[in-house]
Amino acid sequence: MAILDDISATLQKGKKKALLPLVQQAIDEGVDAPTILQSLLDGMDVIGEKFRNNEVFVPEVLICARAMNAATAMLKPLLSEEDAKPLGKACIGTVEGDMHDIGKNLVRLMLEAKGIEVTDLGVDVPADRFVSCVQEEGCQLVCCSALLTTTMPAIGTVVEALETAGLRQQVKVMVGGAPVDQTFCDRVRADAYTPDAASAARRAVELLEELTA
Ligand code: B1M
Repeated sequence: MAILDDISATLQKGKKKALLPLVQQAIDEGVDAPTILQSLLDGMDVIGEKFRNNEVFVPEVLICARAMNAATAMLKPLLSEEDAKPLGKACIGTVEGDMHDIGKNLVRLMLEAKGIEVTDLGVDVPADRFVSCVQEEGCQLVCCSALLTTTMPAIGTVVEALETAGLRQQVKVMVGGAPVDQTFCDRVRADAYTPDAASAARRAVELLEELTA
């Protein structure tokens, strides 16, 4: 579909001002929100590949990331399930040392769409901030995102901090991000690894159901 190609291409150029009207146009034309989101993800994949090949650099990627975050925020109300009722509470953050937030923001969006109340702790979140959020907000899910191999170990630090604070039994820890996998999840004694935002939201609902069973 031409509009979806335009969205992907405009995102790749980092043109936020041109991108947002195109997203609105697609919405107005009746394109469903998950399809629009996929065109944005496809555009980000191209940027990721160019970044890997040194064809674009940090400033360009940052500009694209800002455009991506603004466009996904527009889709948020459309991704919510109509009859979603508050299911439980979660906190989410990108772990200490890591500034990547696009994937984390998508996971937050999908959790919220399932009716989960989410406290977004942002990026570069130290372990004790996750702990204090559980204590203050009563979160049942702790969601940690890491995009760098060097920051993955900080997920283990969050699990340990929850154990030290005596909170480990009352929460479920969910982990994800490009370098994270099931083996890593098992190694750091987290409860669930999911590869993408949609599966994270489905798993979050299951975990909340397990906690309240
Ligand atoms: Co960075 N970066 N980056 N970067 N960056 C990567 C991750 C990298 C793979 C690029 C590369 O070299 N090929 C590489 C990491 C290599 C490694 O560690 N193995 C890298 C690097 C090296 C760096 C810097 C060190 C570069 C530098 O400064 N020299 C630096 C680090 C800064 C820091 O964090 N301290 C850096 C900086 C940046 C920018 C600031 C420019 C920008 C981030 C802007 C922002 O996020 N606001 C950026 C970006 C955008 C990328 C790439 C291009 C794209 C990441 C992204 O947003 N993808 C990335 C290359 C790539 O991944 N192909 C790269 C789209 C997003 C939707 O996917 O985040 O994977 P993702 O999220 C997915 C899943 O992973 C999952 O669901 C999401 C959607 O379905 N998921 C979860 C994520 N969290 C989850 C949590 C869950 C469950 C699922 O449960 C809780």
